[in-house]
Amino acid sequence: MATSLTDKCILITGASSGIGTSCARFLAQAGARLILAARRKEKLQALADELQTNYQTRTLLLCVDVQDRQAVMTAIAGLPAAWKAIDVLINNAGLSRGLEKQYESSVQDWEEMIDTNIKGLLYVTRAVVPGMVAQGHGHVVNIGSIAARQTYAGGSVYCATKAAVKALSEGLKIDLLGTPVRVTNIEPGLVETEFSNVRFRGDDTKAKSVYTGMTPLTPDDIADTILFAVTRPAHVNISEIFVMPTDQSSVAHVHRGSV
Ligand code: NDP
Ligand code: 8X3
Repeated sequence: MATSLTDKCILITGASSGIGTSCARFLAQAGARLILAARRKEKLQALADELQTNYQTRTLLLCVDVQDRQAVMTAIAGLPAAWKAIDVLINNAGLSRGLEKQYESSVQDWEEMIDTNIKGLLYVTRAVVPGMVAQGHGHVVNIGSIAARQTYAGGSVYCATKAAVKALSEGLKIDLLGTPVRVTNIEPGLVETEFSNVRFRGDDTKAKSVYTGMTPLTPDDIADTILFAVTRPAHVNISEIFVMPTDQSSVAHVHRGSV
């Protein structure tokens, strides 16, 4: 039987934009209660208001930087009783910075990517998964990337962080074997979000050029995929989903000319 999301408690990190925001909309429509986490509180509040209006969704906002281990642990430990039993965790918060050569790029950029995409994901997982094991159910969805499978010029540190997400997803599933807790790694190709604006630090022209002449995935495409993974019957673990735009066949092969 498909897993119902009605009244399920779902924590989404990086809910203030892109894939995280779309996930919130899809999962709210499916009847879930949502813990929305990110640093930009006003974005989370606007999303919570929208979900309340459209779906009467109950939400709880966590304004937290996942790089800050103490803040993550305190925020999760301090959840009100009604929100402590988390059914699904979507580890989505993440970013890339720059496209410079590995031997020339900024050490600070490396640290931000590693601290967010690897350590931040680990902190949230460490804070949430023991509760899932104790309660006898749960599902962790990590947002990896095509970048875990294929390294591209200037992307080596970002790619390394997503390769780490792949290893952490596989390792978590191994460590959870014998429990009913499920683990899924979603690996998208190009999705048009704020991702490239963040990579190029607000340079909209450069960010737009990433998607010029092609049809990228939308954040809704990924949310739809995640909705599929988390609604499978309890005995089905979707381990990984690699989802690409039709206009992309590898990190280096993008068909431009369709639009
Ligand atoms: P966006 O930039 O649109 O969203 C990123 C989200 O992550 C924001 O909500 C941001 O919130 C949050 N975030 C970033 N840093 C932190 C932090 N330190 N603490 C808490 N939250 C943080 O990009 P996407 O939606 O595209 O990215 C979502 C995930 O998808 C990322 O892990 C990305 O690597 C992955 N991905 C993206 C692809 C793409 O082509 N777009 C393809 C494959 C994977 P705030 O700034 O408010 O804190
Ligand atoms: C984001 C997609 O190809 O820019 O993970 O790395 S890509």
